[in-house]
Amino acid sequence: MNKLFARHALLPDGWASDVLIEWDSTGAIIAVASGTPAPQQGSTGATRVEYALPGMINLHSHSFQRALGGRTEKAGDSKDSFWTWRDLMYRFARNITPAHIEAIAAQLFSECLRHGYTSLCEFHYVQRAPDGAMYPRPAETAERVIAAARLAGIGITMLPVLYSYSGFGEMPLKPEQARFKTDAEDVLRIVEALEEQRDVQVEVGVAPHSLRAASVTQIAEVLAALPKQRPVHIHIAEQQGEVQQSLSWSGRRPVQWLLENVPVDRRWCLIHATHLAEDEISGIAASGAVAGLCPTTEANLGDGLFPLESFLAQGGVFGIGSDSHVSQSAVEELRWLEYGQRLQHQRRNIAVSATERNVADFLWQGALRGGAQAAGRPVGAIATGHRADIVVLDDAHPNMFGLALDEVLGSFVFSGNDNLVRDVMVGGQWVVRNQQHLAQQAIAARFKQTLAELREFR
Ligand code: NGQ
Ligand code: ZN
Repeated sequence: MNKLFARHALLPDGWASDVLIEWDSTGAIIAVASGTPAPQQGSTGATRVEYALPGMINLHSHSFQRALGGRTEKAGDSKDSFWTWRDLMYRFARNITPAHIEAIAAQLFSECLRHGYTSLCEFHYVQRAPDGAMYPRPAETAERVIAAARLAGIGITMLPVLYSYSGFGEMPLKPEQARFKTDAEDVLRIVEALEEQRDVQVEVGVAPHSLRAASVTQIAEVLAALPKQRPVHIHIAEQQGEVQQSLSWSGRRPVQWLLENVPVDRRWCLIHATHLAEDEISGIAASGAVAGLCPTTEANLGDGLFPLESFLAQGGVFGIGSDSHVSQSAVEELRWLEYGQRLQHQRRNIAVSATERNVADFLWQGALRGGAQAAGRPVGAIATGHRADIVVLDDAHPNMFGLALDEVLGSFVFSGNDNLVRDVMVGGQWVVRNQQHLAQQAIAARFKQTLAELREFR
């Protein structure tokens, strides 16, 4: 029975009522009709729900960092910063095994699903063994993360990372970065090894880590060999320190330099892009690239605030990611995105457009669009040809009582802290029912075992 009947469904043009959604055996939507008569409950017809939304795309993840959450929140001797956090993260990455990587990712993915994400882009850079050697299978750790995604049931875009240098101007890697080391050839070898993994649930792109860690020559080499539709992600301008390093190296700011030296277009996703001059804001918007915003991690690491209002005014495309996974909630990312702007501008209701005045609707629809583009998969819409990736809200919750349709997402995104995601379907298969992930117990047990093992290394 590949059918769902929603009393109200969020379609690309907005809310529609009495919507019958059908999908095929591969999990692709084949029909969406609104204004259809409700099927009899319990008959051969469709499952009936009240509110259905397209599942969200988490466009930026380093899944192993999920195991570090909450453990870097004590002040050290020095002035704590992004860079001191990074040292702790490197230390944590030193001993993690492929089995740990898989167990942590499975836990994270089950949590992401329970909070409304149905797709995720993994920016994957722990690719070598602790001693710096390539694993016998070059895509060993990437395959583990994909296995976790398949087990949990989340769609994934795997982005093997290009990571050759420790700073602008091709500075040699530090010993603590030995597990991350890849050159263009390594990355292409990993991409090739992952070819057999590609299917309706799995896509493969690439990610030059940053302009600190990858050269333009290398980026060009990878792009030349990669099929044209595959997504390309890069970290950029997250910290003022990076902007300063870039200026002293080339006289150009990171985004300025990227736009001048690399053919940035719709296939690109610029992660963070926090610190931008006016011409960089318009340059990204004009390129069609997605700004990959990760508000909870950016807050946690003390990055700064993305110039959202100006970027949106110029037609910029954005999506959200949870990056270090201090949060696994799409609602929390979107709430922080809007609240950061309100605090900065001392005004309300910033993330809107001329035609969409409803903040939560604008945020959810906008992040779907940018997230789908960054994932390079047909997701992010309840529409024919897209994946049947659907989130059902808990209509029995008090926050959902007596709402007009244009208040539903406002209540979901901005009111309270209960998780209003009740059921989640990915590719037409239920993976979360009544707020429980189907494999939650087994996945959590393995995660706890992993934490116990990792604690012994400290
Ligand atoms: C990362 N994370 O690769 O995990 C980075 C830190 C770096 C964020 N930028 C390392 N949030 O940028 O060098
Ligand atoms: Zn990142």
